Amino acid sequence: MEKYYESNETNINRENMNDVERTVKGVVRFVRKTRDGYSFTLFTKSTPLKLYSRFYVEEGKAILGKLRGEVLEDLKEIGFEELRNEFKEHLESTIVKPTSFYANSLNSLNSSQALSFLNQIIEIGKELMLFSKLGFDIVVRYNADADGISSAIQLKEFMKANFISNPSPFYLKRDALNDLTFSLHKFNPVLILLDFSSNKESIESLEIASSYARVFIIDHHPFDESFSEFIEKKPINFLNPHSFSLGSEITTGYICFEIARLFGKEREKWMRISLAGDKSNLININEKDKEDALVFDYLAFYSPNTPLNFFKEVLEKEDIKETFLIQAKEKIESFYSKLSSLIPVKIGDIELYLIDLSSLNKFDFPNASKVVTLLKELKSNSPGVFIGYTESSLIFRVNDKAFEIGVDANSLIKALKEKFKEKIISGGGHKKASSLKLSKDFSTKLVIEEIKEMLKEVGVKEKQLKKNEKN
Ligand SMILES: [Mn+2]
Repeated sequence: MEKYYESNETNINRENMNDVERTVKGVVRFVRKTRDGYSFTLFTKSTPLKLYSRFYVEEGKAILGKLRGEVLEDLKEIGFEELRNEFKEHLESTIVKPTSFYANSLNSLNSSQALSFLNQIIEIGKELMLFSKLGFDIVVRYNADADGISSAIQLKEFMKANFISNPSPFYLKRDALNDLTFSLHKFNPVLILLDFSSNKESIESLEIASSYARVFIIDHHPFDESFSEFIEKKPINFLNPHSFSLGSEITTGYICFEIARLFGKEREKWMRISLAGDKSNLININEKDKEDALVFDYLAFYSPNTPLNFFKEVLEKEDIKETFLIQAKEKIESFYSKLSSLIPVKIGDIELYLIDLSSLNKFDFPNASKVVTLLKELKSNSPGVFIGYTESSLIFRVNDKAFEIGVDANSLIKALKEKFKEKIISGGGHKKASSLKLSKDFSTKLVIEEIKEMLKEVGVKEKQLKKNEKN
């Protein structure tokens, strides 16, 4: 009885001793002068600690010291590289590297390309986690739609960063300059761009960013040759399924899910919303996922700068969510009768639907691209191409049946760019969804006539193929 008591006592003492004399290592951040010393955050390999020191500690330095309560004593500077390697080793030892994708449809591809993509996701995921643990200054810009938002939410689960919404598909010069002024004097700036910026229009801004920060692009939009040439020359970490001949159905939110999975932080919910938002069938999604994605899109449309936490909260507050959902659905349904009554132009086996969107109120939900997606969903019994246009822009949607017989929205855009050159200001997108902006002195009517010609050729090729099959 007595012995038991004694040994127990000793144990308590030893624990206390460990507490007062623990040696800690880490990176010093957020140093502030206090009355009798300094307060700061020490980024250690496990978790950041809020500490105090009687002596000056320098921002960004790697140090070692003895911890007494919340006070760090006997400070010594250590090599940053040495510490970084130690953090890296620790990280390696704590993660379980997946050997296959979470989505089975990707594993059944059974290609070395898919596996290389998974390995790149793992490498980039580890690097981001390392930077976060070392206290680097991270800015995350995410596209303001269901995919971009759910991507950002997933990174926020394991990463300290400044999250900014980016309503444009391009990394605009204005935003690049803002990021530069914000980050220039920060500690090891890192910039992560989610679900946008894989395009020519973003090149100059990416040049600016890569001159002062470590830049990561996590995206799934197809890009052209001039963009991949640019990326190869720049020290930009580029994570995009199209680099591996994989498709846009691997959404940015899915990639972020695979990254979060490395650290045991995965939540299927966010990945599902990303798939629902971008109409991807990578895994089976349900009605609730679609509703959640619609609520995100609706909120982001009216208020792109809504904080990420609020997006998360709205889904838990049934009454608020229901209100947004009913409004979004009503607004969408108000287009049903107009869209249903549209008569297509028949081009061979293809039905071409044209809708004039110049009178659409651009301050109201849904936006032009959602209207054209809706049209596609309503009219998908035969191979269909759907075009919404204004005086200076066109939005394309291609349904699965038309895609199967060789209509590719992205190739269409490429061909149009080649034909009309400087008359086209910008354009691009996915194989089944893309858009085009024209210069003011040009007309969408001419572009539509050209598209009809191109679709005729698809029809001819298709007939040729069928004939060959029969023979
Ligand atoms: Mn997306």
